Amino acid sequence: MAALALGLATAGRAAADDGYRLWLRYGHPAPAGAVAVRGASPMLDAAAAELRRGLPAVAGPVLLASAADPSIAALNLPVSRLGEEGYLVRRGRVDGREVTLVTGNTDRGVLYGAFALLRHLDTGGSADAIDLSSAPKVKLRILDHWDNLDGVVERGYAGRSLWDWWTLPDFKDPRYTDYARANASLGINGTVLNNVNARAESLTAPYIAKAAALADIFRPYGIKVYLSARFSAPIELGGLKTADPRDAAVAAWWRAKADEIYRAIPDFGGFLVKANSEGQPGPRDYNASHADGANMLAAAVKPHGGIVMWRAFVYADTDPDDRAKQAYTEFKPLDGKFADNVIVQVKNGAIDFQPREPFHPLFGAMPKTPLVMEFQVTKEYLGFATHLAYLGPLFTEVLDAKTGRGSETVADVVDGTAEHHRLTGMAGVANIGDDRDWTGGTFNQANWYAFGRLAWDPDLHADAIAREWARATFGASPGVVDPVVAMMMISREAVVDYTGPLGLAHLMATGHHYGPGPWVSDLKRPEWNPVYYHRADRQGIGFDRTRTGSNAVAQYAPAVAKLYANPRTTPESELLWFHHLPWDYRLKSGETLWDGLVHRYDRGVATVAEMRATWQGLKPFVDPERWDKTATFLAIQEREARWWRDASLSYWQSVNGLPLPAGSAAPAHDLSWYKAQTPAFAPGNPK
Ligand code: GCW
Repeated sequence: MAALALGLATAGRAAADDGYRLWLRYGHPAPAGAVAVRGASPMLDAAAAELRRGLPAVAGPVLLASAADPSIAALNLPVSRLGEEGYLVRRGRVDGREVTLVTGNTDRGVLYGAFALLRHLDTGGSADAIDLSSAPKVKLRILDHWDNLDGVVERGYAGRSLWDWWTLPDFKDPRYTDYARANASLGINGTVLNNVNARAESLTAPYIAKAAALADIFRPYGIKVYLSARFSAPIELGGLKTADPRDAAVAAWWRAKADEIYRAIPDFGGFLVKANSEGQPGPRDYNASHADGANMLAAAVKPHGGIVMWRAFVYADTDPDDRAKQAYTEFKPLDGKFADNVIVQVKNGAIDFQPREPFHPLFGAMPKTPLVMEFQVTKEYLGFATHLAYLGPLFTEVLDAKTGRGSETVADVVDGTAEHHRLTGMAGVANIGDDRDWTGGTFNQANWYAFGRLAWDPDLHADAIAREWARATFGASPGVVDPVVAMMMISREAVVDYTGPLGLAHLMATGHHYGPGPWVSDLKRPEWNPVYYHRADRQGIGFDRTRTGSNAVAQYAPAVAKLYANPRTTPESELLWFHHLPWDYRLKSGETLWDGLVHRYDRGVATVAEMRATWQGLKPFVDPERWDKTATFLAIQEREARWWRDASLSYWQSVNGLPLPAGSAAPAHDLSWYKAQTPAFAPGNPK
């Protein structure tokens, strides 16, 4: 009787789940003998081990084998299109035996094929008609960890660093292997271990040994290790007087350092560099160019096959020009000047990972230079780990944007279709920490997942990825999957609505990037103040980036520049990014700009309430642990969406003196109350 009651209880509510398994929530291990492997290598072993963990019995016997194996070669399969990383998974007869064959031109292809097979079966694919084949469109699919050596992650999202630098290289936490499995399941093939705000110590012998231990763990999963390099390391570690990239001793120091790293990590990927940005040292300190700096480092890693990812995220307080223009101004003239193992890493938008930004004008403007797309998977400006915001639509909106050069899209630039560069890449600033569920909340896992899937194929659709993830994460019942996908697909726009609708951006409070502060005007660098970005006054609001203003629109190709030059042809979602408009400007709906703005704030709050209600309805289907945490987080999000809305509206009203449209509730407090909210240690406060 007790057993029966227990059984019913379990059936009534999904079994306990702490989120640790991510989307790899296999039901049962494969039956004994179900998985056979031809050949031996750590990567094939990893592939077989994964299938043994979770292959459903319906899949029948599976054979993992390289396409070069004589029995496989004899089948004349279409493997040439798979390249070095693609896979083919197919039912067929091999040596007289009916099997599900997982193959590729390399062991890595086989590894990705094993994960593809699991994904196929786990997300409702039929076991009878298995015929899967895919090759990644982007070559470097990389996570950037903004993790400091003291265990703190830049601005504190998703817990503390996953890397326990102190106990490395001796203690190899099993989590490191699970991290590698999760990444390999998506095809992520590189990881930058340390923060771009780098410390020179990460390049010392003890830290190289620690990085080498991680590289050893990740290697069977096809993941290369990279390090962020501090440009002034030759001074700090080498005792040199300069870090000038044109100085022979500096170049020699970096060559010796690269040699040392490659002795410990033979397949080391290379360096990521943030130079002359937000206080970081760089070649501009010596009147050398970013290309001089990048090429000097590139020469050091070149003999070993390494690369340099050089970030274009630069802006200076000494430059009075619109911050949105500065990266283009600095980098566009350098097109064609970078060594062939340098790749320039460009954030998706021209300012800084805002909930919405138009695509960065450098995409399409540097045809001679391979550009890595840098997305932020962690939600620095979208409520960190607490708020639910599925970033698939943000990523695809940027990738699908037309650059204005014929029918070219940003994705075409990133995946190399446009210029056929040898190197192509997509980088995601990781949201992974030491939380049990890795990302500080179940839905944040979806952003890691979506980044990985899009890095493999930038043409995938955000809703299809959401569906795949939801099935793998919560199970196959349409009663769960459909509502979860619906919530996810409206979630990012909700954050845009309650934090900065109609193209507003960078409105957060001082010291943290979590709550509202559109009134802030007292920071020493002009472009750190929200008032710099919204420019609201009694007459109107928005940043004029047309010819009458900063003319940032001219950085886009003419076809796009023309659209953005005119408020009528600018998408309303980006309106105030490009235009300063009167409060009574008429939106396409016929309402005034002010009324439309207020309605969007209202809509943002209402959408969060709707997401909450949907989640309430899912209680019977989701395990208590994951359900409760998400329910609580949604309650926090609704409260904070109101905070954003009310604080913002009371400030805008203090500027324009306009009444709220009928039906919109007055803010709960007056402006001074919102200004007084300075939560200590709010996420995003580095101090
Ligand atoms: O968005 C800003 C962040 C900084 C970050 C910087 C960057 C790593 O607030 O914390 O520093 O971008 O991307 O370099």
